[in-house]
Amino acid sequence: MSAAGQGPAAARSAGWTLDELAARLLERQPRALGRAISLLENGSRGLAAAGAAAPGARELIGRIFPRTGRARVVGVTGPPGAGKSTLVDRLARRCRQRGDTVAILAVDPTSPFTGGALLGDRIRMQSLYTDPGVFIRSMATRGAMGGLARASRDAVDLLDAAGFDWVLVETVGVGQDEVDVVRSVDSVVMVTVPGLGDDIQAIKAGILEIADVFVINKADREGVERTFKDLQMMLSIGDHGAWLPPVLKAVATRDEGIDRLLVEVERHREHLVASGELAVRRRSHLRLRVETLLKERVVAAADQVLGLDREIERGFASRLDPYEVADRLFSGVVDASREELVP
Ligand SMILES: Nc1nc2c(ncn2[C@@H]2O[C@H](COP(=O)(O)OP(=O)(O)O)[C@@H](O)[C@H]2O)c(=O)[nH]1
Ligand SMILES: [Mg+2]
Repeated sequence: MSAAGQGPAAARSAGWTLDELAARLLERQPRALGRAISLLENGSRGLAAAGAAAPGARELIGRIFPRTGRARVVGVTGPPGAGKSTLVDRLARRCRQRGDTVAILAVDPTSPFTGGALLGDRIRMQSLYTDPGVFIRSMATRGAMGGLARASRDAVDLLDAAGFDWVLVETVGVGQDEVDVVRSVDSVVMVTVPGLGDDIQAIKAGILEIADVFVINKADREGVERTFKDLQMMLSIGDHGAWLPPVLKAVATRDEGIDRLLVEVERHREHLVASGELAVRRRSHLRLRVETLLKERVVAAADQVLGLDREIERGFASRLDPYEVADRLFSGVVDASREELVP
């Protein structure tokens, strides 16, 4: 079956038309949400070639998009084992206690699991699992590069449209896909643990600019104060505009520091709204997504019109410089689109 054919088939396999699927997921029916996210995942498979979402996924996003924009989308990122899942679990419980609904999306490109929660997370979050106000889903790598980032962002839209008050996105902060996901949430919570010297270096290298709240989890361990001072020192040098990211301590397993985390996440949200930064961020998220789609499309079109492999082989054999090869491919796309050969 072609990649493009899988999308609508996934919706139909539940006996639902796309309309029915859309209606059900707007009612937050878990089975429909699961189906819809699978549709997005399948739609992303082999997309480097297609350069666009599969028809079913594309239509679904078109249908639900007008309802997006209301959820609080919070990314929780950090190294494996830092306690992200535990923190997310505790945070979700807090939100539930206030009567808010919560969707949890665990984005993990290293996971061999597909189309369901990671086993460990599923067990740990068991009591949350039976709560109809909570939806938990893991997304693992699927086919084409960039496919995971696209599917994840589309899934956030879907959960937002479905009316969840919170969408919590857990990611390991490495890899382009993951960074792209982190770069498209409203608030970024960076989780670290005491004594990770190298980790702090990694933070310095990139996450520092995009983290809005720092959490030193496992504060029951040695070296918390040192890590705390290191982080504050780093933050004091940087330029953060009107928002200085707070550094918190937590012991997620003992449920300590979670209230404060929620307070800071909400305070950040208020800051985003009051300063107009929320609109700025969302506009830049849109830009990031559009640019990514556009690049994929141009590459896919070039492949379709002239054949990417063939042109690269030709360039290599003739020792053409990269600009020449790209020029030729791009001209091919432009010419073809004039003749309306490019879809
Ligand atoms: N000592 C201690 N262990 C913790 C804490 N938070 C989480 N853990 C443990 O650390 C391990 C990894 O946690 P997990 O939430 O799966 O981390 P993730 O990989 O970042 O999602 C688990 O065994 C947790 O029980 C904490 O605050 N203190
Ligand atoms: Mg985890």
